[in-house]
Amino acid sequence: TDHRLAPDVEETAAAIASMEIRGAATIAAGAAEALATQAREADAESPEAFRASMRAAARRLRETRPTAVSLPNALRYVLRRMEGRSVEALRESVTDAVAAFVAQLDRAQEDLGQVGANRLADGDTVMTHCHSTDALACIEAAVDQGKHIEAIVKETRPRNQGHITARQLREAGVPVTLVVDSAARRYLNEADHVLVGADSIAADGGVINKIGTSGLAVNARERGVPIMTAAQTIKLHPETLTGHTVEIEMRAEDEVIAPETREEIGEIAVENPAFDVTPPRYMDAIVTEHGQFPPESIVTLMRELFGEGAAEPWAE
Ligand code: RUB
Repeated sequence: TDHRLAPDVEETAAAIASMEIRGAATIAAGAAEALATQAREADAESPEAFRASMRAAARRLRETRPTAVSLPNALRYVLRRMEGRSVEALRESVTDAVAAFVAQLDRAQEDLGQVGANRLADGDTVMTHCHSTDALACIEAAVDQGKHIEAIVKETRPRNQGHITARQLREAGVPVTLVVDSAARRYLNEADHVLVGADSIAADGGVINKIGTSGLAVNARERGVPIMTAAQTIKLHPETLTGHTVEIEMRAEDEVIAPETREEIGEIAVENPAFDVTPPRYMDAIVTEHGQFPPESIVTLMRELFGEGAAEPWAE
């Protein structure tokens, strides 16, 4: 049929759903690359069939996880640049768009890393939550600037993405102390900054990130420790401009408790939300490739990049 999906699209979709591919930026790159594979392998006979198969691939990738807006933003970026009168021309426009998208993703991360690094001083200790490539770019850039940075890494139950952060920071030469999530407030005494990433940023400046971010932000404020979000503009959620909310993914109960243990306990409810919303008043700065913003003013950037008739994010 016209809608046959390349095996790579199915594999990428399954890997995003199972979190083998995870983190908002990595999900966006993986989805874009799967669209390029679909374009190369689609054996569509007509331009219309080709377009339909690309849309089907995008829908399949879209339905994997609901919270990181980088995923639909990536799909939209590529599909909007699909153009041409022949299958060959369409195919080329898609593969070009994917290449441009991925290059821009890397460039944005590098640029925001410089901005975030400027907020960090030599000798600072940074507390992290989850694993964010945008957040790590800031620490790595600070280290490249010759600053000595240490890290307190929250393990981030239930999936322990803190272990990924710990390994990556160690590889960057940053001394790491791993703590359980409940120890965060105690260790805020030793932190100069809290640094997190984002899956989506809402028009009111609310930051949607891994569950536990909002509690960490409130504690950081209480302790007087500044907290920043590192988020390239692909994390801006355009639909929130018109009042839509961001869906918070609920994940499987067995990520929280083993089925046998639960059986032993008896009749209980288990809930496993993957993300939460940090209100703008608890966030000190949002660091993007266009500079840093107070959360309350992020809407201006969002309108510029996503407003009606305006250019896509990363337009040249
Ligand atoms: C990952 C997470 C990360 C953001 C930002 O959640 O909350 O902080 O996605 O990551 P999950 P990046 O592990 O459930 O995908 O900066 O790499 O885009």
